[in-house]
Amino acid sequence: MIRMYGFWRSAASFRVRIALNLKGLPFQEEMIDLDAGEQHAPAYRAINPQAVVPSLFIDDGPPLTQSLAILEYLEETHPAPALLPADARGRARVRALALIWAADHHPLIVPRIRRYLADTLHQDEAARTAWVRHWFREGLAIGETRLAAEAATGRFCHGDTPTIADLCLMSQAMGARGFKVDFSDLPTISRIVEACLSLDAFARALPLRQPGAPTAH
Ligand SMILES: N[C@@H](CCC(=O)N[C@@H](CS)C(=O)NCC(=O)O)C(=O)O
Repeated sequence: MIRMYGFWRSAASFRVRIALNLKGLPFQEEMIDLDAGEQHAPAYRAINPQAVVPSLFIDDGPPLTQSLAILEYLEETHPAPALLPADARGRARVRALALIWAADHHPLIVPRIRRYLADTLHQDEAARTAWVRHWFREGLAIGETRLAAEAATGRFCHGDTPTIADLCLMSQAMGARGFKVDFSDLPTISRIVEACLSLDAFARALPLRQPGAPTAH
C-alpha cells in the first residue's frame, strides 16, 4: 500500500492525492500537522529534511518528495490515464501552466513564509492575509489570461481530459477559496474548476474532505 505523509490543507499534498485517485492507486495518508509544527519534528525531518509535505512511500526505496517530481514519477510508472499530453509541445504547455501555480505562486503562501512575515518582519494578521490573498489572486488571474487566449484550452486546462496543470490549478483555486479570494470574475478558471470538481477523483481529494479539516465530512 502506498503511504503518504501530507496535511489536509496542503496544496502540494492535494495535487498528489488527485493524481493517485485518477490513476486508481489506493493509498493511506498520515497527517503531519503543519499548524502544530510537526514538520519540524526530528522523526519527520529524517524522512523529509526540507520539513515539508508531501513525502510518498511507494515501494521499498526512500520516500519521494516534491509534488511535481512525484506527479512525473506516477506518470512514468502508471501512464494510464495520461496526465501529460502525447506531444512534446503539449507537454511543455502543461508543465508551464503547472509551474505558474506550483513553482511561482504556491511557495509564496506556505506556512514558513507566513511565519517569517509574522516573526521576523512583524507583519500583523491583516497584512499577512492581504499578502496571501494577493498572491493567490495574481496566480489565478495570470492563469485566466493564458487559458482564455490559448487554443489548446478545452474543458480542462489542456484539451478535454485533466492534466497535471489542472491538479496545480485546483490546488491553488481551493486554497484561494479557503482564504476567501473571489475569482468568480475569472470565467475560464471558474469553468475549469467546476469541471474538475465534477470528477470524483478531484472531489475525494479536496482539502476539506480530509481528516483534521475543520469541516471534514
Ligand atoms: N514545492 C514543494 C512544496 C512543499 C511545501 O512547501 N509544502 C507545504 C505544504 S503545501 C509545507 O509542508 N509547508 C511547511 C512549512 O512551510 O513549514 C512541493 O510541491 O512538494
